[in-house]
Amino acid sequence: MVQREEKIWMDGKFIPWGEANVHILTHSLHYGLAVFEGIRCYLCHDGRPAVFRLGRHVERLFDSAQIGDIKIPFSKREIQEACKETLRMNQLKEGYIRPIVFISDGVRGVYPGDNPIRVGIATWTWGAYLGEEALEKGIRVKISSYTRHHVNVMMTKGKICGNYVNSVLAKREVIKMGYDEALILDTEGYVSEGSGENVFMVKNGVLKTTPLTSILPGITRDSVIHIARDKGMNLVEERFTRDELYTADEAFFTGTAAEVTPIREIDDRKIGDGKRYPVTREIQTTFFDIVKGKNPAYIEWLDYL
Ligand code: PPE
Repeated sequence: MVQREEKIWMDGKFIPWGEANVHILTHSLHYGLAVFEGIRCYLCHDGRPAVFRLGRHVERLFDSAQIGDIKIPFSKREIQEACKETLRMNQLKEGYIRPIVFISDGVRGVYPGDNPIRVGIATWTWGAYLGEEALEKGIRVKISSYTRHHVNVMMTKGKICGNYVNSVLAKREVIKMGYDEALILDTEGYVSEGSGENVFMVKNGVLKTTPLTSILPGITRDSVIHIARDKGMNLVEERFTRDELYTADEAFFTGTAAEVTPIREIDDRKIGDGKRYPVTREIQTTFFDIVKGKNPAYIEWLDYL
């Protein structure tokens, strides 16, 4: 998947893929405090590549850093430009951008002192996150036995590397059992998010998604909320339980990697008839039209290369 001839942007300059290494005593590697983003660039219908909501993603990177008390040694503008430059450098017209900010080596132990903050940006080609069929047919989801973070244990609004240990455990657990993705409940037992996605349900024409209280403020989630409201759909941000989800007419995941993925089954229960997702489909189609530059009303979400 990753091509070795690719270049990586590292601390302000391009270096070959094979040289983008870090020292074994990198603080973030030991203790998990680092922040990252996941951004997609799409090849638009007119042949021009465009990055989807780049400004918002870079803002969230800085928010995550603020939450983690990490000072990024570049401006937002510089990071935005670097993301685009990395795509150009690797001649990618469509793909995924992964900026990461981490605490380098220096003093040992939990306290990071003044260890240098380093920034890397990689790009790669990434197809459908949950498999080619997922976007069409929907996926089988299992509620994880792991609980999502308590808001005063991990900082849930930051895209912080260490937070993802919970995601990896949850995802591995359900994949081993033969499911496609994990859905994780919060410390009070309400639905929170997937291992790498936000979640929506549809019941009697009303769309419902979890409030932002204890989840990652997903940019795809925000885009879907805009799309649904612009279509005049009724949408609420409200907590819900797993049994409410079992009886939904439709459910879907949103994420940069996962895009808009229908959920066909949860805990072996078919959602709706398990086949048709009229509301999900309408939102998914509109979403793909927007990211591919086909919808002039949302053109300000696109940053052409
Ligand atoms: N919740 C979590 C926990 C999460 O990781 C993501 C993105 C989202 C919600 C959706 O956020 P947004 O991408 O802004 O709509 N997960 C990223 C990482 C996936 C990975 O495997 O790595 C992503 O989709 O890029």
